[in-house]
Formats: sequence, structure tokens, C-alpha cells
Amino acid sequence: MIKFALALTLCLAGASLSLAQHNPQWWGNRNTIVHLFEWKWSDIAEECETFLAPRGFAGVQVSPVNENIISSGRPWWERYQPISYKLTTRSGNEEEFADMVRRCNDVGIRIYVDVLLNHMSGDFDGVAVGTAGTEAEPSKKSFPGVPYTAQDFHPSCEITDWNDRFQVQECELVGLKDLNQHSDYVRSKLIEFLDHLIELGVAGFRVDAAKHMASEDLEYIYGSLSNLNIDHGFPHNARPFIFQEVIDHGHETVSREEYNELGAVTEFRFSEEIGKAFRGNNALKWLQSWGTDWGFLKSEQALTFVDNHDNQRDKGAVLNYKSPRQYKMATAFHLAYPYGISRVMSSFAFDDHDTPPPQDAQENIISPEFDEDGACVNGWICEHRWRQIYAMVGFKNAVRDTELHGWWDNGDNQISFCRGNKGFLAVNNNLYDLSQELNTCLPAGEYCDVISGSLIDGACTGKSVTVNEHGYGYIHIGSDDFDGVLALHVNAKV
Ligand code: AAO
Repeated sequence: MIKFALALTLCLAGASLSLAQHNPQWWGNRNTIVHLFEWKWSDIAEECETFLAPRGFAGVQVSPVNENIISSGRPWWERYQPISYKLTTRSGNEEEFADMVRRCNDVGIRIYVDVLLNHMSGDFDGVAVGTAGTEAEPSKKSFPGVPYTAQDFHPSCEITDWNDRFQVQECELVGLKDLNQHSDYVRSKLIEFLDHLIELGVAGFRVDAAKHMASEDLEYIYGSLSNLNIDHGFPHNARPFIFQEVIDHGHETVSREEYNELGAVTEFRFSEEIGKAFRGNNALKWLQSWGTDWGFLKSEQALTFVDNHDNQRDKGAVLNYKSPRQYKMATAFHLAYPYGISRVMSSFAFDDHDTPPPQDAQENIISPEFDEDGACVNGWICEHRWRQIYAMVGFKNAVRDTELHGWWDNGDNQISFCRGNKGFLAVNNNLYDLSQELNTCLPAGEYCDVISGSLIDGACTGKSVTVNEHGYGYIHIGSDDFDGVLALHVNAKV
């Protein structure tokens, strides 16, 4: 009997553990993550205090934190080639990282680190010197800074068939030396690294190339991590949030279903489909059934995004900052529709796949500079500072936990819907105007459209909509208006 009770307790504890790493550990009603790709730690600390917290962002995904190889011309992707677990990169050193995490947590902004558990760097001619000055000989699988030697890696082989499980999980992703996460020693080093970050106050991790590691090994590693640091304001027994990069368009041998119980998974189908729709290749009326009906993961398991740092560089359906009008519409829909754990991309300008982040003549990453409207000017794009985007972060906070209802469409590319009686979104992606009375579901009154302007000193600087006692208002989005979206919510009521 006692034995049975013990077994049951262990089993229940195991079950709750396995579901426990989907919680992003947000503060208050905030619920949007921004990826400040390649930003320096000192700049992020400042951004948390001066912009992200006041605008209601929930957290930041930061670029890899541990030492990487130095690649000629300093392409962004050198940071995906680790040399050691010392916390020194072009974004800053350990002290600066710790200071950033502390300052961001102090204003309720969570930090999630992009972590590379799958591999170390790829081949390098001779001895490589990393960003913390550590030497390594990648071609010999020698990384004394950890230390790792050849026995800690899978034997070298190339991935030629993406549907061969062995190749995907034990060969080298683009030639990156493939760690054996089944080994106790490798596991202990990875856990030590992640625990160190938890100790410094991070809220969780983006697990790079998760598909290339066996889910059993990841389960062991995630399950062995410390709870989040209560000195940084996390509750007792809070587990690190895990979101795993698994690219699965529905026909992969190694599928997202092997990972989605361990933590959230990047939902790449969301990104492709939203791009297709807002580029005009699929009528917006079909978005009424957006979510699991489209074959996406359950909402609480899906990390969603319009674009990420990889697919924004592909020339395909995915939208990026280079198509701003459609990009803003897609982002508004992303943040207004109740599906997924939302992440907004914040990029730097690029011409090709390898373009490095904005840097000076000595190859130091430079800080973003802002114009009088707060927009970035010196090579940083800062989509998160576009009014149409940060306003939707505020919208998402205002409507949190409300249901979608009152869907309307014109049978084509004009749509609108309500979130409870707290928010209303309309989109016009047709080449003719949207001009009509629509149900906003909002209490009677005058509301500012937070896309074309803001509520400032009791007045709207952009469009405004008067809602009558039945919840209806006259909505106009001209086909040649600057933006194809109109958004109202209760926190922007005059
Ligand atoms: C660099 C050089 C290489 C060199 C290497 C080593 O570019 O020429 O060999 O160094 O010296 C980043 C860069 C790489 C860079 C690397 C290391 O993107 O260019 O290599 O750092 O510095 C797969 C993985 C996925 C991975 C993605 C890039 O599954 O995990 O490739 N993403 C992460 C990071 C990424 C990073 C790494 C991993 C490595 O986000 O930034 O690389 O740390 C199919 C497969 C996917 C596969 C893609 C791309 O997807 O299913 O698993 O991703 O192809 O190869 C359609 C298809 C779909 C296809 C998709 C592609 O939708 O239906 O099947 O298109 O978008």
C-alpha cells in the first residue's frame, strides 16, 4: 500500500514536471516576448528600463551568451559556433550579462537565453581563439575551455537525408561538431552551464537545434535543472521556461510531437501561413479558423512568430521588415488573435544571409540610436519600436484572457473581430476601401485607433471611432491608408 502510494506520488510528480516547462513566467498581465537579436547586454538593460517595461513587453530572447569562434567579417552566425561556456561574447561579458538580467527582472522583464546544447563550432583552420580568448582546435574536437575532447562527440558524418533519424540526430548539422548528450559527462557540463544562467536570474531558454538531439536526452537535461532564482522575483519551485527550435512542416521523421510535452516548440507552420496570407496568397477570411485547425500545436505549446532570425533571411513566403505594410498587418493579427506564446522579431538591416550586426571599424557591435519618434536609425531596425507593433503589445495585454468573438469578413481580405468587450481589430488587405458600421463589442464611447496614432492628453493623434450603445462603430480603412489595420481597446478610450 505504502509502495503504491509512493509510486503514485512519484508518477504525479513526474507528470507535473513534464508539463511544468511551458510557463514563460511572465509578470503581471504582460504576454509578448521580443527577440533583441545581436543586441549588447548594456543596451538591453537600458531598453528594459526605458522602453520595454513602460510599453508592457513581457520578456526578451537574447542572442547566445557563451564564447564563440571569431569568424572573418563577423557574420551573426559565428555566435552559433561555441568554444566554451565562458560568458563573454560581442554582446558583453558575464558582469554585464548579470547586470542586464538583474535590471530587467527589476522592471518585470524576463530574459530567455538562446542556448546551443547540440554542438560546438565547426572546422577551423588550425587553432581558433574565441571571444573570451580561449583556444580550441575544432577540427580535432578539442575544446579545452570546457574541456571537451573527441570522445564527447558523435563520430563525424554529414546530414544528407533530413528524414533519416540517425543522421539528423547524430551527424553534424552544417558541419558543427555534434555533442553526445547521452554521455553523463556532456550532460553534466550542459546542466552546469544552464544552472549558472538560472543562478544569474534568467527565466528560461530557447533551445537551438532541438530536433538534432534525442528528446530523451533533453528530457533528462531539462528535468535536472535548478528552479528559477527566487532572489530575482520568481516564485518558489518555478521551473525554467523551455522553447525548442524544431522545424517541422508536417512531414519530418523527427517530429515536433517528440518535444512538445517537454516544453514549448517553435511553430514554423504559423510563420509560413501568416506570411502566405498577408502577402495576399490566401484570403484573410480563412483566418477565422486560425490555430489548431490549421495543424498547429496546442496554443500553450506553440512559440509563435511572423519571422525569426533564420527565416527572415530566406526568400520565401515568410514576411520581414522589408515589406513593412504587410508585416505590420501580420503582426497585428498575430498579437490580436488568441493563439500561441507570441514573440516579436527585432532585427538589424541586412542585404544578404551573412550581413553582420551594426559594428564599428574595430568590429565592436554598436548601440542603437533613436530619432525623435524613438525609431532606430543606425542599422538597427527595431521593429518592436514601431508604433503599430508596440501598440499591439499593449492591445494583447489589455485583452488578455478574453475570448475571440464577433468575427466578420467581406468574403475576401477584409476581416474584423472582437476580444471579449475589451478590444477590436479590423484589417483591410484588399485594394479597395473598408468603410462600414461594424460590431466592435466595446462599451459605448470614443476610442483611439492605436495603429494610426495614440491617446495623448485625452485626445487621439490618429483616427478615432465612436462606438454606440449597441457596440457598433463606423470603421474606415482606405486601401491607400498608411496602414491596413485599425485597433481599438479599452485602455485607449478617450
Ligand atoms: C555556418 C555556415 C555554414 C558552415 C557552418 C559551419 O553558414 O556554411 O558549414 O557555419 O562552419 C546558423 C546559420 C548557419 C551557420 C551556423 C553556424 O544559419 O548558416 O553555418 O549558424 O555558424 C536546420 C536545423 C535548425 C537550424 C537551421 C539553420 O534543423 O536547427 O538548419 N537553425 C538553428 C539556428 C541557426 C543556426 C543553427 C541552428 C546552428 O536558428 O541560426 O545556424 O546553431 C529544412 C529542415 C530543417 C533545417 C532547414 C535548413 O527545413 O527541416 O531542419 O534547419 O531545412 O537547412 C521548407 C521545408 C523545410 C525546410 C525549410 C527551410 O519549409 O519544408 O523542411 O524550408 O527553411
